[in-house]
Amino acid sequence: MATNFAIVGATGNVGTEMLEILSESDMDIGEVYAVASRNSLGREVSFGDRTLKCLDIETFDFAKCDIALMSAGGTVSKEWSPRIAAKGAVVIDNSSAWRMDPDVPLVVPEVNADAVEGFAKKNIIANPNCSTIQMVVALKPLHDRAGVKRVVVSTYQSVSGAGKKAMDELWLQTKGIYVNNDLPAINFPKQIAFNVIPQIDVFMDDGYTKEEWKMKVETKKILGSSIKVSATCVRVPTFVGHAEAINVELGEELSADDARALLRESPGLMVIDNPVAEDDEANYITPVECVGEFATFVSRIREDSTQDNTLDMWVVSDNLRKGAALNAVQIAELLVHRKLVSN
Ligand code: 11C
Repeated sequence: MATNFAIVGATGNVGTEMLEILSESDMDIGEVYAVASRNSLGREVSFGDRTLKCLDIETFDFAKCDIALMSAGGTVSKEWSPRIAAKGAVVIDNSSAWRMDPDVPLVVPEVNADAVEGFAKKNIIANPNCSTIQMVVALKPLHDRAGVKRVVVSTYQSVSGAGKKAMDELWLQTKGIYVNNDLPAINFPKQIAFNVIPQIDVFMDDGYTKEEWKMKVETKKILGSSIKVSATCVRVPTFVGHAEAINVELGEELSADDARALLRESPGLMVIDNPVAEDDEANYITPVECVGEFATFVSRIREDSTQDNTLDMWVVSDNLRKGAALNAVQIAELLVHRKLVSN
């Protein structure tokens, strides 16, 4: 039987990607409702070759849908996810509002698909933070083979993670610098054009930022609480695609060659790692090359010569796709294929 969807936050960076990816899904899709705040009323969004008019979240009857894909931010989600769930729809939420709730599964289908079964207590499933998703997809096969003990990660995160206005800020600030029209930082704590900023989200009491804390606690919830994570999250002046330099200490020896072969065979991953490539061959991947792609890419796999059983790698993914919209649609596919939603 066909599944009916609501996309809540349909006009945002992630909402539009959700619509595009959903339109390409092989699920039997019935109705698709684009839902947004009253400010977006009357706006239109594309779903495949159809155009959908945005409906008002305040008046839309969520009983009409089986699954609500939410990307409307934490405040809206806190208020609306329980209300939508109470109408019978399963909410797949992209915000951080529910991730650490013990009654809400935090799911990356390639990593912990079975966790999805625990959604019924609240009818809500959480999508992890984009920087967590791509990291755990790459860590999972290493963890299963050799046991991940500790991860030290530095991120290089694009401005699209902070929303459309942040993308405009990078664009306008960059142009402004060429014509001596310096524009102030609004969406970022410092100038982002021609700069890098070692702060994403607010600072916590221990000196880490909230983004860094999320990478730690979400990884533990998804892969196991014994894994230690220390993150430094950095905003860089790229538009789409997050990159991560990951140093991973394993419980057992695993050579770089074996890790490369293992990751090559693992779901959701594409290994591009050929340091001696000729000019026309790909030797490693960069963020602009992953835009619009579904995979998480791994490059620069090498043994850390300073410590036993430790590997370094470079992991890149489209933060709006695998880091958000694609992961949410994959969770919906899990629910449908396992017949966990009914209509
Ligand atoms: C960023 N990772 O790049 C953030 C955006 O908890 O879902 C996503 C924040 C979140 O700014």
